[in-house]
Amino acid sequence: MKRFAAVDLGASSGRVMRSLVDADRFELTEVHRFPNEPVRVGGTLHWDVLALYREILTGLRAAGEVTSAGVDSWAVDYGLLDASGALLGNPVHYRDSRTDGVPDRVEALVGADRLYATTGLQRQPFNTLFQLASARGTPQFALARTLLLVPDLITYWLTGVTGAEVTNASTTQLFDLNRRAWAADVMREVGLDPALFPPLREPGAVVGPPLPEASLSTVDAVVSVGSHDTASAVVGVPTSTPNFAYVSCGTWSLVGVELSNPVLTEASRLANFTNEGGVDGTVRYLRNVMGLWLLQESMRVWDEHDVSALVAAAAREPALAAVFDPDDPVFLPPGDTPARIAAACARAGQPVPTTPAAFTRSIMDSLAVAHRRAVREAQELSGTHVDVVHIVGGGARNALLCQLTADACGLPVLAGPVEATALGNVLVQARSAGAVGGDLAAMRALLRATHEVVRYEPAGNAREWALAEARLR
Ligand code: LFR
Repeated sequence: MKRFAAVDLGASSGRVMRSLVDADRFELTEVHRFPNEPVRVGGTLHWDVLALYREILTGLRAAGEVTSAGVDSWAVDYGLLDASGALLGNPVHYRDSRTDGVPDRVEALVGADRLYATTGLQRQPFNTLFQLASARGTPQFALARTLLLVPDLITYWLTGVTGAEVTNASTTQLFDLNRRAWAADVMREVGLDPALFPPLREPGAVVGPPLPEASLSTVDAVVSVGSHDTASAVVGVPTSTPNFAYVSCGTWSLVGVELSNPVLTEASRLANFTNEGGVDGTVRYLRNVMGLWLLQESMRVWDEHDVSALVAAAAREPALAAVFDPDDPVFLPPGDTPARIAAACARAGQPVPTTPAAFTRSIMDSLAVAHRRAVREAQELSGTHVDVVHIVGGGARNALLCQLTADACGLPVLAGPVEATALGNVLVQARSAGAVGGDLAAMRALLRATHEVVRYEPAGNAREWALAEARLR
């Protein structure tokens, strides 16, 4: 029986989990949870990364003796180090507006089709490439010698070792997925020095022991995991068949399939599907659906805190009264989301929700429609076939959304585990330490044997959902 610690940073909270693993046992306990509150200063939205680091240290101390610890977080965001290794300013939040208009400028230079052919990445204003294009020319950037993505920055502070874990590197739009190497030619074309980007490392690689200054005598080593949270979440999908789609459902809904090769067609680019690197050389072929962010932001505006009561009230509202396209970029920045939803419904000639319950219903219905559309397109664009949809992450707790997704997709939904990301993080560490063996299928078999899922059968009204999907266009 070996013990591991998983550090999992989410957009609104972080947690440190302790796990016990052997060939037929796999337990996970939360030992520390802390808020992640972005800070707006000087007109820019930042991550408070030192506060996060302090909480991580507290959590790792609370985890006790572990063979290793691994860190994952959201993607794309980074810190810059100067020549002495000091952090140059707080990392900027991917929802900051500094990249407004930047994708057009960069694509005029490099060509959207060429970018997609090399990197396979979706077009999102927050891609690291676009963030860097906007940062270039600032005094801070002039001093930068090393770029570290957020989990790599935490790992660097813990160990003193710099590196770039590949699953997260694949979200930068500066990574060549076919060669699983940095795309140095793209970097040069946009005026970025390839020397800024540290050597790549695969999930499972031992990074090193914690530095004395971290005072973590109970942690033997820090191990590289699928440091993009979505990559760890996909490892944590307890599928028994290769014919599955996943929805990693939290702040975002990441909806897609697992492939062995990227899909780089023009149709795929225009559909804005992304090819991100997965653990063991897999490709996460998926779409970013706006996710429960819509509800989180609405609740913030309403000053409402009881999500269960709100979703229960939404379940009593009429179905499919007002659907809107959740993937409209208007919903990306923080702000008055209910007002934006009302405007979207009005524009589409649909009834405008008036109560929090009706808005919540509209969000759930619209997310289910977007899940349906993404599952359908993922299959069409990749030439795969899906028999079941797995929902993992916090959204697996939302019975209404799980049922609506089953109905909308016309497929059974298997919901859980809620902590798929931390479980996927631990599985990669456990394999590296020899506590579990085998490939992704073997790791998922252990997950199935030790974690419950809830099954939702489709209601058989797929036609109504097809019509609802047509209303998004
Ligand atoms: C989910 C996630 C998504 C990524 C978004 C921004 O937490 O990592 O996969 O597109 O956050 O980093």
